[in-house]
Amino acid sequence: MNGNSAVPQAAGELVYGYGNRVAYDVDSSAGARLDLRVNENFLKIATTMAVMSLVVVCSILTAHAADQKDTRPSTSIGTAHSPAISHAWARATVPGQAVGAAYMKIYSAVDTTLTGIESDVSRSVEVHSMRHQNGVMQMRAQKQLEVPAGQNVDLAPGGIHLMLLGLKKPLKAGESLQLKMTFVDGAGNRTIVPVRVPIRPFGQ
Ligand SMILES: [Cu+2]
Repeated sequence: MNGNSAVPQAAGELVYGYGNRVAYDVDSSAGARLDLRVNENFLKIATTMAVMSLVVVCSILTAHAADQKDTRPSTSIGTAHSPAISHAWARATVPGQAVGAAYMKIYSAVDTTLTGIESDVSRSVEVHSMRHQNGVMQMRAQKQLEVPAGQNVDLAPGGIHLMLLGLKKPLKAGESLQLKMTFVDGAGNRTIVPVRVPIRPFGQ
């Protein structure tokens, strides 16, 4: 993949698995929107590894929804009022894969908003939401993520997730990556929460 490109763009059509056809359109400069149109009973060979990996991640997001329970600890450090991150994990990737995904629970005692994320393994990190509409799985970047007081916000496969874009190296199972998550509360207080994210084996 071209790791130097400031504005990754891609569009086209590819196929994965047994007959799933996917049309994709990625344009980070135009609001970072990603649409996946899945069409059954259509068989071809995937185009490039990078695009393939994107689909692998996205198909996992839908195929493995709610099958994950992580008992391993993740680390969050912050002030007394900072949001708490738990159950953080990311999925291992294969060499050449350009994107990864990370999941977690976010809890805050006060209303707050996740406004920015950085990682040590990718060029950028986005909050993505997913929805199924007329047989079309759409994955869309959102600028920020509201975290209402007193409830857990779940980032999980098939739902809201953090997308690691422009991986600098493969995510290896057993290792971990680091996130810096920036939250801003209603009073404008900014808290940066460092999070250690364990990497799980691919396929789990
Ligand atoms: Cu995504």
